[in-house]
Amino acid sequence: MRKFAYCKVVLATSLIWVLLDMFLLLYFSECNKCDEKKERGLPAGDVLEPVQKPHEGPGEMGKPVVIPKEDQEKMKEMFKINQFNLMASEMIALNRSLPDVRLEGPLESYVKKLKVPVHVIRMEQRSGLIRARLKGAAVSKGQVITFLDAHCECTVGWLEPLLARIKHDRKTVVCPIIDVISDDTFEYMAGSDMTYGGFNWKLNFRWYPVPQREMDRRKGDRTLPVRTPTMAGGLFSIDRDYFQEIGTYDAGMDIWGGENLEISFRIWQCGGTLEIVTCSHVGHVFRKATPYTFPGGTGQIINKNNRRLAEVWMDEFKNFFYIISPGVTKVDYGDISSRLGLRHKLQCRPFSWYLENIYPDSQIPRHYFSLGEIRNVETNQCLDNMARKENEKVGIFNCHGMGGNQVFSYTANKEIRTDDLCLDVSKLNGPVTMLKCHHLKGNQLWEYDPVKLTLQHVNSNQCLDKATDEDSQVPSIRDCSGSRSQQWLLRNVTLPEIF
Ligand SMILES: *[C@@H]1O[C@H](CO)[C@@H](O)[C@H](O)[C@H]1NC(C)=O
Ligand SMILES: *[C@@H]1O[C@H](CO)[C@@H](O)[C@H](O)[C@H]1NC(C)=O
Ligand SMILES: [Mn+2]
Repeated sequence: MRKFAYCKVVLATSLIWVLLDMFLLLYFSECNKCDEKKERGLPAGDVLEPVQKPHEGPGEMGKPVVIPKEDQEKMKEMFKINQFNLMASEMIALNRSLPDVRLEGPLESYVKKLKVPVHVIRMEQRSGLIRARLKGAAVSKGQVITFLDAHCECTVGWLEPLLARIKHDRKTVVCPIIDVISDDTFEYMAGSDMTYGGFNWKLNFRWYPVPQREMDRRKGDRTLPVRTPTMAGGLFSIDRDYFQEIGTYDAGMDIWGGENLEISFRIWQCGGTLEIVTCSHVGHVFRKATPYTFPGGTGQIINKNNRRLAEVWMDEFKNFFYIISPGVTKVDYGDISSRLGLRHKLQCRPFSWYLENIYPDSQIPRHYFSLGEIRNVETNQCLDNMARKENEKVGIFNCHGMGGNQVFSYTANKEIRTDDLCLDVSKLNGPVTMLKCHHLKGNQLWEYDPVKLTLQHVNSNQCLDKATDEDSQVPSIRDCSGSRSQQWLLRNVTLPEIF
C-alpha cells in the first residue's frame, strides 16, 4: 500500500508538470501572434531564481549548529543563562535563511511569480496521461497546443520552427527532435535527425533509420522536416482546432500506451501530416523502466489500448499484432463505436493506404505470401525465434501452434521475417541469423518454390535445411539436394487456431 501511495504521488507530480509545461507553452503559442516589439521569451535567470537562496554560515537554511569540542565547557555554562544553547544562538545570523517547509502549494506560489500567465490544473484522481492531456487541452486558449512530458528541457529556438510549420499548414502535426537527457547524470546529448518513428508487430513504438526515399524527397537537405510514420508521443505541437477536428485522443484508452500510434495513424489516414522538425530540439529523460504501477497490471492496460488501436485503425493488418501476441484477444477493449464513427465521419483512408504511401518500409508487409508457422516436412519442427535478439541465430523447435515466437511472414519482397527481424545468411553453410530487415534484398532474399517446397537463399544458392546433430535447436543451410529435410510448409494461420 505504501508503494501504491508513493506511486500516486509520483504520478500526480508528473501530471502537474505536464500541465504546467503545457500552459507555459500555450503562452508562447499565443505570443506568436503578438506584436513583434513585445519581448518574447523568458529573460533567462530572472524568472527562474529559486524561492530562497541558501547562504553560507552557521545555522543557515535551518541547519544545526555544532559546537567544537574545545568550546563545550563554555557552551554548558552559557546554556544555564537562558536554558537554551545561547552560544549557538549567538553564532546564527539574525536574519538566517530557512527552508520552505510548507506542506503543499509551493508550485502554485512559484508560478505566480512567473512573468507569463501559467495555470496549474490538477486532476482530482489518477487518470493517466491521455485524460490529463484532454483536460489541459479543453481549458487551453492558445491557437497551438504543445504537449511536453514532465521530464523535458527546451533548447534555444525550439518553438519557432514548430509553429512555422503549423502556420504553413494547420493540418501539420509536428514533433521536435528529441534529444537525450541521461537518466543517470542528466548529461544533454543531441538526438539524431537520421531516425524516425515506426512500430513493430507488437505495436511497440520504435525508432528506425530514415529511409533513402525520404532523404530523396528532401533532396538531401537535412534541415527540411522529416515525414514520420509515427510519433513517440511525449512531445508535439498541434493546431488547437485541428486537434478537436481529428478527434483529440481516444478517451476510452487508459493511463498510457498505444495513444501515440493511435494519433499517428489517425493523422495520416484522415488527411493530416506528421513531421519531425529537425531544426527544433527538446531534451527528454528516457527511462529504462516505467516508475508507475498500472491498475490491473501494465499488460492489461497496454493490451486494451493496443486492441482499440488495432480494431479501429488497422483493418485486416491487426492480425500481425494478434498472432504475435497470443492471448491478447482475451482482453476486453470496451466500446469503440464512437471511434469507428469518427473514422467514418472523417472519411479516413484504409490502413493499406497508409502502409503503401506513408510507410512502405513498415515492419508489417503490405503484401505477403504467408503469415504463420514455417514447418519442416521431415521433422515436423517449426522455425522459432526462441525470443532471441537481433544478430542471434534463428531457432527451430517442436511446433506449438500458438503463434508468438513461431510466427514468420514470407513477404512479397521475398524476405522471411519475424517482426522486424529478417533471416539473413552471410556465409556459405550458415549460420542463419536474424538481422534488422534492410529492404535491400541482398543476404535477406529467399526464393520459395511452392511446388518443390524449398526455401532457397538466393545469394548463396543454398537451401534451408533441418537442424543438424551438432545443434538441434537451429536450422542449417546447405547445398540444395531435394531431400525432405529441405522441404517447408508455409501457411497462413487463422486466428481461431491460436486462441
Ligand atoms: C542577512 O543580512 C546580511 C547583512 O545585511 C546580508 O548580507 C545577508 O544576505 C542577509 N541574509 C539573508 C538570508 O537575507
Ligand atoms: C495468406 O494471406 C494473404 C493475405 O490475405 C494472401 O495474400 C496470401 O495469398 C495467403 N497465402 C496463402 C498461402 O494462403
Ligand atoms: Mn517521457
